[in-house]
Amino acid sequence: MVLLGDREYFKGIGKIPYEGKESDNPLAYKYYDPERTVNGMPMKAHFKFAVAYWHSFCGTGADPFGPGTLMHPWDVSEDPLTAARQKADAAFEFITKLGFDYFCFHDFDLVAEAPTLLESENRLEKIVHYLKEKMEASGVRLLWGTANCFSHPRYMNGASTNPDFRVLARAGAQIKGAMDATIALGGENYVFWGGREGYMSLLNTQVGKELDHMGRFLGMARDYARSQGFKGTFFIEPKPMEPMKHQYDYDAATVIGFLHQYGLQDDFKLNLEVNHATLAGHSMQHEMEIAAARGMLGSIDANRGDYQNGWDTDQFPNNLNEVTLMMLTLLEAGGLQGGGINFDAKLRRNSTDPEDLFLAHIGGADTFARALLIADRILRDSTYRQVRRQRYESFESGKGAAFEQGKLTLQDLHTIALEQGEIPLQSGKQEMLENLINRYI
Ligand code: XUL
Ligand code: CO
Repeated sequence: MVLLGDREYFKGIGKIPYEGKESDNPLAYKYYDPERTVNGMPMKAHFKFAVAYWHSFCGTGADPFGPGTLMHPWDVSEDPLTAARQKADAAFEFITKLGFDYFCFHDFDLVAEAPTLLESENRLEKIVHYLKEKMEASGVRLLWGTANCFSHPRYMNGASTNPDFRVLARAGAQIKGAMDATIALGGENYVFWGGREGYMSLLNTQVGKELDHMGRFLGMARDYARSQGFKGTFFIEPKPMEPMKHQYDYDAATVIGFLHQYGLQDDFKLNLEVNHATLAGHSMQHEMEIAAARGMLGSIDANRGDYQNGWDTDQFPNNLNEVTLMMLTLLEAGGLQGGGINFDAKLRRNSTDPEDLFLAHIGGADTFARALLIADRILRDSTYRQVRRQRYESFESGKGAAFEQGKLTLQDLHTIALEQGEIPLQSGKQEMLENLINRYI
């Protein structure tokens, strides 16, 4: 069902149909067929595609060199709650026309922050009530909520890692409100992105103290949400830098170590983002493999960087090779743990037609769908799995198995090495596997 408010914001565009790869209709899916079964599950359940409220309904295209280019017709009222309701009308019209099941938000994407904490909480409560009605009427669900503890000037030195306790307390109050909103809307997960949790200079920073504060703070946030009945998963979203010179949630491996150090590993998993991975000097598949290896592959923020510069450009995904490798890891890991694919991506500043927002999401969804079908065929029909398994065959029985079971000592390894003599070389078959992937694409 397409849900319209009092007025239609995306006129002339109806519900986006699946028409198959022969279709030349730009406003149709070519590969994303929500009900099609892949590896025993409908596509829509593999992905749980979500629209990011901030980029799609709040972003104006403004950059350091010029103002916004997108004049949103839902962002005209002087009254913050009227503006927030009209934005919600536009958002739910868009999401239902697109046929996605989910959205994600920051607290102050929903309604503008007020001059005082109390007034902000009041505004949030009112808009959450309105959103709840829209969600019930449309069937659209909340993949995750989060708090924006990075935009307001008070957070310029960090939120939970701020050297001023008063700011830390203020961040705690704000996150409590964002969690209350997420719980009220039946949010399936809650995200922490530490946009300013890091440093600009080591000259004024006590790193150990800040990390301890962040660990304690996250534990408090978890305990609060659990006490309010929240059953979902908490996600940390790694990013190495930008806005800070260095952010503590650098990458998947760093965050996994941090979670274990502060006893958070049973409640928290990772929300990985493609452009954050590349900023950290990794591929997204690397980040996903690291997370999956530790049972922490929670959710994905889908986008891509521009490989000719190092910025976080948050472009919509369209790189089939990159996403195919991601889908290989996703399928091998048995899917995402609680999360979905959130298009944390924005239109280019000069993409100013209302239909551009549809085209961008359609392209992103089709890239993921096509990549999933390719990865599924690779795993099902090719020798990919077998080649990977065979490399480790020597651990399946005998002394290798005994090693894995912790039954050998270093002296045992010495004895074995003396007995076995020189070892024949085993090819890694890298080029063979690279060719195999391309053949299936
Ligand atoms: C910033 C980013 C955020 C988080 C949510 O790079 O990815 O939008 O996803 O705060
Ligand atoms: Co993100």
